[in-house]
Amino acid sequence: MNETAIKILVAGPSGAGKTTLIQTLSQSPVVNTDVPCSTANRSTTVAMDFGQLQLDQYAIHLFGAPGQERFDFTWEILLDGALGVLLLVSGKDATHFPQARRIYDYLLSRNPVPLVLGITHQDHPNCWDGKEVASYLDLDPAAAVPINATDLESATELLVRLFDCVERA
Ligand SMILES: Nc1nc2c(ncn2[C@@H]2O[C@H](COP(=O)(O)OP(=O)(O)O)[C@@H](O)[C@H]2O)c(=O)[nH]1
Ligand SMILES: [Mg+2]
Repeated sequence: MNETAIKILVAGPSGAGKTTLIQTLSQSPVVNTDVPCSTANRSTTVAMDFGQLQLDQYAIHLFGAPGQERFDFTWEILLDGALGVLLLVSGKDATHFPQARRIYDYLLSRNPVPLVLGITHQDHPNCWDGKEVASYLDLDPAAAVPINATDLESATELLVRLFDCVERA
């Protein structure tokens, strides 16, 4: 069987759920480079995550970008050759929305690839919904998908929405 490799970039602020989404979707062990971060009492990604899954004849390679702006030079490198972007932002913390918008501007100004916005933590009470976050970020509400990054069905829905976008592009 002929196999086509597809690269997808998973971007978003720290805590958005990038590592979680890649772990949820991956069918093989995830390469993870999270290390303890001195500015927060938890780990954060300082290099990247890598995971992969097989969907029909497609070998999908997921690259997770570091969330912090000081690593923005890696975003452009990771974006190179990507079919599209899954931009994640936590819907439970509006203070992360401006950083999501900055990442969006940075990426699409360099390479205008299809992008869908995954609003994570939808299983959390008092979460902003897709339309609200899209409106805040000034993005098309049709490209915003409320998800739970820990749930395979929900994470897959986001991926499928990206493929819909790619087909229409
Ligand atoms: N309940 C729930 N927890 C999530 C979701 N997305 C991420 N998390 C949790 O939020 C924390 C940060 O997620 P992580 O994947 O490390 O974020 P990253 O910095 O973007 O890689 C972890 O404890 C995850 O388990 C979600 O959609 N629902
Ligand atoms: Mg991470």
